[in-house]
Amino acid sequence: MPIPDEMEDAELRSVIKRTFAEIDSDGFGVIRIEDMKPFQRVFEMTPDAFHSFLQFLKFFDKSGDGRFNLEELIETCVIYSLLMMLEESHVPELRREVIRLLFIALDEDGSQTLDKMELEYMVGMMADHCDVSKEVAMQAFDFGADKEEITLEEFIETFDFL
Ligand SMILES: [Ca+2]
Repeated sequence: MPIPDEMEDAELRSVIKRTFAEIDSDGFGVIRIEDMKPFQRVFEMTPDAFHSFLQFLKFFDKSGDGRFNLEELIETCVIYSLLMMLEESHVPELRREVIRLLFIALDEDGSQTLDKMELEYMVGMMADHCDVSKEVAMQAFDFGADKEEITLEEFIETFDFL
C-alpha cells in the first residue's frame, strides 16, 4: 500500500476503483476479501505486507461477512495508508491529524472514547508494524481499575509516546 505522499488521494481512489471493477467482473458491487489478490500487484505489496493488509480488511469488515463494497474498501484503504504514513511521518500537525482519523475509525460505537476492545484491534495492528509489543502498548494506554475508556486527547498523547 503506498503512503499518501507517494500517491495522491484521488489517484489512490481511482486505482482502487479500477481494481475493484476488475475483481467484480459480474458487477455485483461487492467483492470478497479472498478475491482481493489483484491489490497485491497493484500496490506492489510484499507477501507479508499483503497479509497484513488482508488482516486489516478483516478487522474493518464491520458487517463480518467478508465482503466490501467500493466505498467501504476505499475508506478502509485510506485508513490503512494513513497508518502506513504514521510510521514515516514526524511532522506533529500531520501526525495529530492522522491519529485523530484513526481514533474516529476505531471508535466503532461512536461513543467518542475507545474502550479496551476497540483499542486492542489497533494495538494488534500496530504490533504488526512497529517494534512495540501488544502488551507494552496496552500498558502504555494505562487501563486501570477506574479507567475503562480513553479519550481522543489521551489517545494522541499515548500514541506519540509509543
Ligand atoms: Ca467507543
